[in-house]
This record gives sequence, structure tokens and C-alpha cells, in this order.
Amino acid sequence: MSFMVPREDTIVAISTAAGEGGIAVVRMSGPRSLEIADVVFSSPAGKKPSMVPSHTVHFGYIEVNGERIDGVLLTVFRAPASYTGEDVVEISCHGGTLVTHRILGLLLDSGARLAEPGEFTKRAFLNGRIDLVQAEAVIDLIRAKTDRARGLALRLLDGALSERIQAIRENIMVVLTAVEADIEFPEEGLEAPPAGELSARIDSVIRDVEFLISTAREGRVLREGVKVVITGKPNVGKSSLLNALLQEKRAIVTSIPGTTTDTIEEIVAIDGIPLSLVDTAGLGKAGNIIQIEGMKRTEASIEEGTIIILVFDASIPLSDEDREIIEKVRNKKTVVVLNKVDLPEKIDIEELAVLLCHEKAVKTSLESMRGMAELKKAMRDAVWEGAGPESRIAVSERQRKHLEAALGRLREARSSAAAGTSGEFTAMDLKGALDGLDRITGRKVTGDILDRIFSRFCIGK
Ligand SMILES: Nc1nc2c(ncn2[C@@H]2O[C@H](COP(=O)(O)OP(=O)(O)OP(=O)(O)O)[C@@H](O)[C@H]2O)c(=O)[nH]1
Ligand SMILES: [Mg+2]
Repeated sequence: MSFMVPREDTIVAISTAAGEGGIAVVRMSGPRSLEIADVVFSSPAGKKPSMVPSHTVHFGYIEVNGERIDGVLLTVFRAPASYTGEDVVEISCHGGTLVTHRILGLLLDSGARLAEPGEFTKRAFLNGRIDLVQAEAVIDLIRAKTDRARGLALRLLDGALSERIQAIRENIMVVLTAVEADIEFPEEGLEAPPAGELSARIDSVIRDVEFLISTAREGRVLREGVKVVITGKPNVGKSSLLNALLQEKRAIVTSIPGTTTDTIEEIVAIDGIPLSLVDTAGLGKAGNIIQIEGMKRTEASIEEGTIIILVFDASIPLSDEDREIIEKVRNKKTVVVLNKVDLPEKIDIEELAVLLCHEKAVKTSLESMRGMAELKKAMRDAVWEGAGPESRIAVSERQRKHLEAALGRLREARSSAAAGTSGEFTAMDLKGALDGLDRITGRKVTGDILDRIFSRFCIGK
């Protein structure tokens, strides 16, 4: 590896979330963990952490100068079979700000240093316990907002993507070896595979890489969520729609137009997709300064929204307000809702269809909760845009970038292989593709890239 990080020091952090809790865990990793634990831990059975076997738990007290700080359970994991690959000691103590900070302080005084965010996982990577794809999956798992995002993160942590990349890498190696043998010993008649066979092999690698790239959207959706903004003129049922999707009376609903004056944002999961749902002030003629400010916020939200739910009141005729709003969201991805279909229909469906370029509308009655399943389906379709979601794996933006780079080099390699030109060019491009893959798994990585990845972690992970 092209960089070196001093790892002879021993790091410590409170690994559980801040605040009060039943228990908390203070974690220490590094060559002096057991020695430091020996100093602060006193067991009624007289056990010393440095003397006990790996993966065992012991009851005792954390003490300093004869003062008991807490009764704890201490777990020992010896190198290399630990999360970080180093000697690790975990102290499970009573969860309270004072207790955890006294223990942390004591370990710092005894020779450990405070861990940086993500430093435990960074050490796991540097010690070869996990690759970079798995390290990133740890963050995904911690941040997962839906079960589906959690499932994806766990599969990546288990190596589902790492294995695929490894397989692609091996396939490239096979081709590269054949090409290089032909360059070095052209006369040996080493049965160099015919050009057609080489390009067929490269083609199959290209398809694998293209597939991985195609999962990037799902990755982005599950990791970052999707911002969905509900808009329409006043009183059409926007807040009712938010409440219906949340199944909670979150926003105030009244029959007075202009009820909502500020944007309201809530997280909701639909089909495992984390959506950030925004209810907005209706767009139309502003009556007062509050409404003017509210509408400014609505417009800002529309800008930021990935998907816009455009709500119409089917029980009244189309108005200029409706027409203006349609223009405002013209270049946005929209889901059209015709609400209040429990009332007699007054809206001009023909005109609306023309204005919306015949985009399909979902008919709802939020009064009687009709049309919710159709609405959710339309939202789901808007998120996936027809692409079949639910791959078993999904790459991150960082991974996608390197895959794109690898793909470019593979395509070059294929054209030179097919043209039967000098093998040197093909070999160079194949090496370039390998390089891209190695940046994904971290076989090749620079210190600042690592810092960028691990700084997204919390302290103690
Ligand atoms: N009959 C009927 N009334 C509805 C329906 N949906 C909402 N309403 C009523 O329409 C009125 C306005 O609903 P809201 O959800 O506050 O509408 P809004 O678009 O948020 O309105 P503003 O915040 O003022 O822009 C309320 O009286 C709701 O009870 C529906 O499907 N059918
Ligand atoms: Mg409202």
C-alpha cells in the first residue's frame, strides 16, 4: 500500500450514543489495550485482562486510586480476531454521561488517545479485516433509514459487492495474461487466443461493469433518500395528502385557503424508499406578508425537490393559478393528483390532460382515503423511472465514478483487441481498468481519500 499510518498507539472512544442509556460501551484498540485495562480493571476473581483468553467477558470494577467508578463487564478480543485486527477491550458500563466520561478520562490518563471519527473501522481496513467497500457499508448500515437500505448495507458488509468486483478483476487478469504472453513471446506459438475470443471476454466483463453502474441510482435513492415536494394552489388538499402518507395528523388541515404558511418536512418510507416529504404553502394570490414569504419557500422547495406531487382539486374548475403552477414545474419529474373525487367533478379533464401533455393523473379522495395505493405506486414508479429496482447490491457514487473510469478503459481495450493492433495498447487499457477497480476496494488508495471516507463516521466506530 502506498501510504503509512502510525498504528502503534492505542485509541479509545465511547462507542455508544451520547446521553443517558441502560448501558454504554467504551472501546479501546491497539497494542497497549490489555496492559491499560490491567491497570484500571479490578476483578473479584482476581482476573487480569492480559491473562484471560480472547472473546471472553469478565465482571469487575473500574477503579482509580482505590475509588470505584463503576461495576462493568469487560470483553477481551485479541489480535488479529477482532473488529480492528488489533487487541480490543470493550468496557460495558452503566450508561450515563458522567460514568462514561470518567472511564474514558481514566483510559486517556493511562496512555490511550482519543480515537478520531471512524478510526476503529479505518484500522480494520488498514489491517485487512475489511475492504473499502465494506467500510463504506458500515456507514450505510448505521445511517440506514429503511429496512431495505439496511438489508443492502448488510449485504455489502458481508462482501456481496467486493466478491463481484473481485470476480471482474480476475476475468480481466485472465485476458491481460493472455495479451501479455502474446507480447512477450509472439513466436512461441503459445496458442494466443484469437482476437474474437479476447474481445468476447472483454465484452462479458464490460457487461458486468455496466450492470454495477446501473445499480448506482438505487444506491443513491436508498442512501440519500428522495425529496418529494407537494404543491398546488391553496385548499386543494396538500396537507391532507401529507397527513395521509404519514398516517398522522401532522399538518393543520382546514377549509380556509392559505392554512399552511410554512414548509413542513417529514420522513416517510414507501416500499423501502426513504422519502423526505415536504408540504408547502399553496401557490396563488398572496393576501399578506406571511403568505408572500410562505410562497417564496414553496418555490425554493420546488427547486430542491426531486419529485413534485402536483395536486388539483377536481371539484372546482381549473384556474389560472393551476395553469401557472403547471408551468412552474414543467421541467420537474411530477406525480399528478386529482383530489376530492368524492365530490361532483368540475375540473376540465380534457384541458388538464393537454396542459400536462397527457401525463397520467392519480384520482384520490383524501376525505375517504381512496386512491392511496395508486398514489404510492405512482410515487414508486417516479423514483425508479421504470428501471427495475431491487438489485441485490447497489454501488455508491464514489464506486460508480471508478466503475465508469474502468468501463472507459475496457471499451478501449475491446476496440484495440478487435482491431488486432499491438497488444501493448490492449494491455495498458486493461491495467487501467484494474486500477479503477482497485480504487473501489481500496487495494489502491491515497491517504486523503481514506480521510474523506472515514471522516463521515461517528466517533467510536
Ligand atoms: N371532499 C373532500 N374534501 C377534501 C379532500 N381532501 C381535502 N379536503 C378538504 O379540503 C380542505 C383543504 O385541505 P388541506 O389539506 O388543508 O388543503 P391544502 O392544499 O393544504 O390547503 P392550504 O394549506 O390552504 O394551501 C379541508 O377542508 C379538507 O378537509 C377530499 O378528498 N375530499
Ligand atoms: Mg396546507
